[in-house]
Amino acid sequence: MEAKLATDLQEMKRLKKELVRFMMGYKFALDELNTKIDILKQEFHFIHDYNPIENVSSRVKSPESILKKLYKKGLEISLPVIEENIKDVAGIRITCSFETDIYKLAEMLKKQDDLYVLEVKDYIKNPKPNGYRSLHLLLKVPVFLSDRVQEVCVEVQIRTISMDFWASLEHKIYYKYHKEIPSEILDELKEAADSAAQLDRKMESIHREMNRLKNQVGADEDLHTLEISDERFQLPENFLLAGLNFTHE
Ligand code: 0O2
Repeated sequence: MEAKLATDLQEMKRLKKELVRFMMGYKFALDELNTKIDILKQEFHFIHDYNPIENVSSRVKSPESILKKLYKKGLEISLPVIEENIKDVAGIRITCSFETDIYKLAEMLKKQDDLYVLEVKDYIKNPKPNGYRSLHLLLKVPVFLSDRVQEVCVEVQIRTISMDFWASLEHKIYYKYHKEIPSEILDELKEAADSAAQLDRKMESIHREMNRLKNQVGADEDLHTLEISDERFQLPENFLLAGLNFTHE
């Protein structure tokens, strides 16, 4: 009896270690993708002079949520089954300022040589019947380990602030309200989603108009300061003058 208990304990320890290793792959994929997104964000800011990304958050799904999803889908509990069927074990959520930024960012990610796009779900062009809007990309990310390269699936959800506001609230309502949601609440949620979409369009058109005005006036730029990420450097006059000579040669 004691021997059996000891073997069971050993086996459970082994399984736990295996699970940690499995989850680490997802965590590393998120680390890689977060770095890529941060680089794209900084470069975009430099080129277009505004920040397209308002917020980035990422998470590895908890074992409890993974288990719930397995039960919901009627699947057995094993690591290969999870890998094959639960595509959002690793998830990144990016909130952008404007709808067009969502597509620009998605294109930038799609163009990265080492990322492979498995699936795109465009709930912005085709919102869900309840009003849910977001762009979902399912990406395969290579994780470079000491002895091998592991291909890991990551779900990227890209949305505007108003899409995110709506989705968070709707998620909370479903989470808190265990019974069926009354139809008038569902109608109001759909109405709110339509208003959010309208607000997105309005804010984007204001932004475009502001850009047009800014370009007409021309920005007063301090030529003697360089900014790279959050670091500021002084740019000596001679550097600029040398540059002028160089370009005129
Ligand atoms: P959580 O807690 O956010 O992780 P799947 O269920 O993933 O196997 P599905 O439904 O085809 O398959 O995937 P889809 O449509 O890409 O949606 C996956 C995720 O998008 C959800 O994950 C939500 O995060 C979000 N989502 C999709 N539809 C809705 C919606 O109507 N309302 C809200 N608030 N979020 C939505 P999870 O695992 O369901 O939830």
